[in-house]
Amino acid sequence: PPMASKLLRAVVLGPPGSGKGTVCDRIARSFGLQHLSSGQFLRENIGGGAEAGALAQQYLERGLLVPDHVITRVMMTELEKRREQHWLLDGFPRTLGQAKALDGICELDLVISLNIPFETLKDRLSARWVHPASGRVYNMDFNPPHVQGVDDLTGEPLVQRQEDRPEAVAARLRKYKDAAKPVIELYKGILYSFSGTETNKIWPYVYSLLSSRIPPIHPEEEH
Ligand code: G5P
Ligand code: MG
Repeated sequence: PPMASKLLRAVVLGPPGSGKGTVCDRIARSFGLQHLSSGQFLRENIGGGAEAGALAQQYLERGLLVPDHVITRVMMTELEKRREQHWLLDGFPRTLGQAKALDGICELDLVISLNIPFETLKDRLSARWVHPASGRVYNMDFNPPHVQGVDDLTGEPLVQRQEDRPEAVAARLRKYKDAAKPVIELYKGILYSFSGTETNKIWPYVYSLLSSRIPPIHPEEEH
């Protein structure tokens, strides 16, 4: 295992809806890692109305991958700001080009791959609703809001992301598979795969893997 002073560099790979965000949140809370989500950074850019954001929005809405040079620049900028922190990447790298760019700036310790059946992914994504202003995400089956259709904290309406609509979902899943194959191949020496239909069942295994690399700051939480 790495020395206590070594900074952990970890990546969570998985198709849309596989639970990357959910698992990364739990890891971040339990181990004090920075959770860096490429999708979240892109959505923040869009909210800011920057020119790059307007371009990115066209891809996100259609469920298409943003061009490598765009997302790579966003992520390199964010990683640069966090040189002294442990971090965990959610949604990046997604293509071989992105993985090579990342390899150019750091050495990864650990790659977690979430293998979730296609039918499960489709069901999850179409049940997802978000509160646009805060980014809070609900799932009508897994973590529903207290009141149907409205955000718990603000009472404002929830919306479905364009890319979670059925037409977009199938396209995203296809694209993901094609792009991810060479990335998974590249990382095979440090890759840990977890399969299943429920995040709660996968989580204890992810937790124990992380515990072997970095001391928890919070003991395992009940989920
Ligand atoms: P994102 O934001 O990275 P995706 O499409 O990869 O988006 P997404 O949709 O955010 O992935 P996730 O993070 O893998 O999914 O999963 P999640 O949000 O935790 O869980 C999905 C849903 O299922 C949630 O509602 C959750 O509550 C629920 N859930 C979790 N576990 C369970 C369970 O056990 N049971 C049940 N019933 N439900 C569960 O990227 C967005 C877009 O940005 C661009 C692309 O356009 C992408 O489409 N982008 C990039 N483009 C190029 N390169 C990159 N590197 C890019 N990164 C982002
Ligand atoms: Mg996500």
